[in-house]
Amino acid sequence: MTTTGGGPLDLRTAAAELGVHYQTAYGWVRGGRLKATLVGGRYVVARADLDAIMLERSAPSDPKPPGARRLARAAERMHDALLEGDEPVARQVALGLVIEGTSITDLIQMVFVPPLIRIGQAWHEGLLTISVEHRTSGIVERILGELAPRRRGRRRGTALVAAVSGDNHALPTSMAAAALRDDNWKVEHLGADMPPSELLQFCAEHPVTVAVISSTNPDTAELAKKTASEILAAGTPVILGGPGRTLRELVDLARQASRTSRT
Ligand code: B12
Repeated sequence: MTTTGGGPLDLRTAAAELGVHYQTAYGWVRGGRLKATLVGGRYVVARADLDAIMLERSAPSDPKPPGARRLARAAERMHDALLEGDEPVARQVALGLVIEGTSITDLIQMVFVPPLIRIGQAWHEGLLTISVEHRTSGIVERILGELAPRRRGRRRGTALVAAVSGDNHALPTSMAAAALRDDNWKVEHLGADMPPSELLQFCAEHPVTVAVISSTNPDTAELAKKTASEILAAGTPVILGGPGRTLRELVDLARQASRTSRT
């Protein structure tokens, strides 16, 4: 949409053309949304700037991202697709939601996690084979790798993400990495089964703002805890996560930890 040519307008006329109250237009000028220059003590708006804001206002506003009920239905479809090893459908469900505005954190937490828990439970009860469970992990891992974070401005810092030796659950580390990247962190994703000494060395040699340890295997929970204490004692803030802890919690804790970090 364009206005019909002409020179600059005073703010009152510009407000009238925009169909808003003078005070609203004044607020936009003060807030930087509408460009205006002070001429002889009065605000003047260039035609091009008026056109720009008219165009912005006529553009359709972003539709709301899918709500909790849609995500729950998507989780059902995801469960079935994962169970059948139908990778194209799983990908379509996930990427479709992202295009519609679902955040990566919500996608993982509400669409991937519930099916994984169900599949893990069914495997535990002997209702599913290891092959199905491994195939599922592979599909989820590949799709997580395709999720592009929305980079915005300056990074919050660097987060190291790993699980300790003996914990082969790489997926929760990938989930944590994806959620943190989406929250504008640089992520050093070292994955599962990392020797504690290597983690300590990495933190000593790199500017790590926060170390994130995902702990999923109950047999290595103590080692994860001990490693976290050692990393903290050596001067790097650390957060330890495990089953049932959410990615939103992780993102909040990482932000808090960055406030106490040296880097
Ligand atoms: C896939 C899987 C595997 C795969 C992993 C493949 C991979 N690439 O990751 C493989 C085959 C390797 C595997 C192996 C085993 N597994 Co397994 N596995 C699973 C399964 C199905 C999904 C794991 C997962 O991704 N969980 C992540 C999500 C779904 O759940 P979550 O735990 O709530 O995780 C959240 C937090 O961790 C958070 N998060 C991540 N990082 C951080 C950091 C912070 C700070 C915060 C706040 C949050 C946070 O992110 C996640 C999402 O929100 C689970 C089922 C389940 N309930 O999890 C079983 C499960 C974890 N496995 C289990 C078991 C027993 C094993 C084995 C011991 C089996 C065996 N006998 O060999 C081995 C152990 C191997 C080893 N040495 O580690 C059990 C654990 C039981 C228990 N807790 O007592 C489970 C629960 C299955 C079950 N129902 O019995 N497993």
